[in-house]
Amino acid sequence: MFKSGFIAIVGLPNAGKSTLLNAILKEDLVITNPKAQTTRHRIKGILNGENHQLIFSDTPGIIEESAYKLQEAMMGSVNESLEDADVVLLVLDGQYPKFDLFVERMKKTTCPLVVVLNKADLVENQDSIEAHMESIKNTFNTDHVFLASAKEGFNIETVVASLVLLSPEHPAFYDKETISDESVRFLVSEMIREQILNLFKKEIPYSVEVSVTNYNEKETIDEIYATVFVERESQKGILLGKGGSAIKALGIASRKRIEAFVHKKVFLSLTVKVKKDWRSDEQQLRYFGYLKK
Ligand SMILES: Nc1nc2c(ncn2[C@@H]2O[C@H](COP(=O)(O)OP(=O)(O)OP(=O)(O)O)[C@@H](O)[C@H]2O)c(=O)[nH]1
Ligand SMILES: [Mg+2]
Repeated sequence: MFKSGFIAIVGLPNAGKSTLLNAILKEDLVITNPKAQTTRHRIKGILNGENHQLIFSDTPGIIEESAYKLQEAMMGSVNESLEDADVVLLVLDGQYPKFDLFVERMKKTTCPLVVVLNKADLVENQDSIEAHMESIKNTFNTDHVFLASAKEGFNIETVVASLVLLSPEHPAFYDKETISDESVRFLVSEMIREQILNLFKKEIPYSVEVSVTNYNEKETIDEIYATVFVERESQKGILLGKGGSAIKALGIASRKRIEAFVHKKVFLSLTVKVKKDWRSDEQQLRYFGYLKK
């Protein structure tokens, strides 16, 4: 019997949804960061087993009030993933396992629910976590509640086994070699954004969008040209840094990250451009793929 299911990974920002997806896939496919709202798109990652194929959608962390059109679009992608799902994988931070926000939301879906209390390695009070798990089981009427650590790889296989169990019987939807249906260009642009999250402070990571404009795959090297868009002239100055020092550091860190992913030498050229207030501009959001055409 072959099982194949669409799994929507949802939860609050910073719960560890993307880290959990990477742990499940055993590959650094999606970007992760201590800053909230790292994930902006619905991103598919595919786990292939002998008798199953699970198609995960990593989603942006749920926020109650959107300050920008970008955030509205991000929440749209969460809803879309929930609509398509066979199983919902709700990820909570085990240190603060609040779930009130999800009670109403989950009532709208009829599909089975698996809940992960992540960051088990940081949870100190075992008694209180067990009480929380009991109350989650009762509230959502599910037996599938697990304590896990995406970072340390603890209990990941148990979570996967539950997801397989709850998935429908169906042949594979994708080629069994496939790990994602995202383009390499998109994944590379995310890796550059990840380095921006690592290297820059305050509003900079939230104000940037990265777009790969050219990707030339050569025999021994991949040549990549990418543009980093910012909202204002002042942000461009920060990204470039004194004498171009900041963009140089960003280029080096990004190149290393991409090389580790494509297992090849990479030449990377970065350009910075201003696209005024792009986060509030519907046309720009469409252009960057946040809204459907
Ligand atoms: N200690 C510990 N840290 C974790 C664990 N899982 C994730 N983290 C950390 O938590 C932070 C947030 O992880 P992400 O995977 O980016 O969280 P997310 O839920 O995808 O966040 P958004 O995309 O912003 O919604 C990162 O710094 C991770 O390294 C875990 O099991 N233990
Ligand atoms: Mg994420």
